[in-house]
Amino acid sequence: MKERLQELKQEALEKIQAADDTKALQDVRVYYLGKKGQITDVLKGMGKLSKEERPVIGQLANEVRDTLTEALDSKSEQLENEQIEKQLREEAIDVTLPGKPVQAGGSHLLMDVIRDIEDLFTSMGYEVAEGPEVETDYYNFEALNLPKGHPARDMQDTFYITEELLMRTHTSPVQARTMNRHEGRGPVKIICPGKVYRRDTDDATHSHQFTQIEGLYVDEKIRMSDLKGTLNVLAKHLFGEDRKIRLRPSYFPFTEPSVEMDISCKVCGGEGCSVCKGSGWIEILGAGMVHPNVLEMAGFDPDKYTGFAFGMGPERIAMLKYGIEDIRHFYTNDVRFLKQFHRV
Ligand code: 2NL
Repeated sequence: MKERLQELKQEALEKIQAADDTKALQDVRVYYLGKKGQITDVLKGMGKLSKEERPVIGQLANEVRDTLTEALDSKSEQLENEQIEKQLREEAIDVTLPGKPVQAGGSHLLMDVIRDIEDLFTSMGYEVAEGPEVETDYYNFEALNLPKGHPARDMQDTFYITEELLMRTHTSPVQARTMNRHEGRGPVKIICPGKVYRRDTDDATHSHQFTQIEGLYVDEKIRMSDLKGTLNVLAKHLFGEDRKIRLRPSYFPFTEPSVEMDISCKVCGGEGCSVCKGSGWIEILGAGMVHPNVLEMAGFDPDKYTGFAFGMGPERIAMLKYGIEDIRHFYTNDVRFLKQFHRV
């Protein structure tokens, strides 16, 4: 039995060494050390041994079992380590490889133009004011000297939601709301950018949704010359120091007097060309002195306070500045268009 145990030990140790995966190793463990394994098999013959031999064989069997268990455990650990090493080698990532390029976005040209105008006016002490795009009939029309039935209301041009609610057709209601909050005390010095809506058929120069920036300055002793000076600064900031402005009489229900501002045409220098339609001048915006009715409805004393207001379309400014010929380019978001105006 002694020899048999020694033999099994030798045989098992060789098989352990030869095992090249955990499955094979487990098979060896079961074959020699399992309940129905080779060692147990040998020990079944213990009954035939003499009293003296029994403990000797018992001890040897235990030694063999311990040796094999130790060999199995250490081989198992070795195989596991090899497996981890292999996995690490196979799954290694070369962090120095160049990455996949990321498509970076940028601000929209319209937003750049709006921010530029906002920055100019905040540098002159104006605050940026915003308000709801769904407006009441009162703030969109009534408070701006456009009572019900006024011809300039243009029912056909307005998206009505209910009889009293509509999509704002200009950003003027933001100015009316802001004036109200001042409770009759000046100054009110604000610039109001935002989306506006008109019931229009979209084409190269019309859109049912577009943007507007309006400005308002109400205080004691605000005069037409303040308006003219401010618009001159704006025109030169937007189109260049060499540009001249002119004011033509016009009409808006919410200003009196009302004017339209033109800038001298840079393309032809006043000679006349297709951009200025032969006149040498290009229309940029509308403006005027705030109508006394508008001041009064907003809670300001028109004998004490005066003010000027102006409104412009950022799309039109951008189109003139960059030679864009179709307003729809601003909204269809073709990256080939948008990318041309990225300041990367
Ligand atoms: C244009 C003309 C204009 C105003 C907007 C205004 C607002 C208040 C009171 C008086 Cl609360 N006026 N806004 C005044 C004149 C012209 O816009 O052609 N915009 C594109």
